[in-house]
Amino acid sequence: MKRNFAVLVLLLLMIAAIGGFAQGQEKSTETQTVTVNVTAKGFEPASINLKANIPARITFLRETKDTCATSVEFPDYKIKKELPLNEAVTVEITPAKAGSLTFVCGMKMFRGKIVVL
Ligand SMILES: [Cu+2]
Repeated sequence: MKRNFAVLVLLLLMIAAIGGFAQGQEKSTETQTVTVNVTAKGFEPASINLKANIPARITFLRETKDTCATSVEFPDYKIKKELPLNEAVTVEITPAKAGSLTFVCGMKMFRGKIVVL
């Protein structure tokens, strides 16, 4: 009787370990990526969709001198990055919950929206 119980506990521990391993692996490999161009019109696209709880890599590429968006800010994450001309700059965030977030240029004239699903 005591031995059966020990076997059962061991079995449950093994199942938990395998489950934990599979979950950990899935989390570390999944990433979502999106590219936003910075043009004379502002951020293009101005609205992007991301999934909650999955690390996101948002790459900004400023293609013109004719814009005031020489930097980008994510107020919700207190992130600010310079956007040198023709240089890809990646911002990494993991949206925690569904809803909407914004990013703005340094002077807050251009805005972009992130819809978290
Ligand atoms: Cu601006």
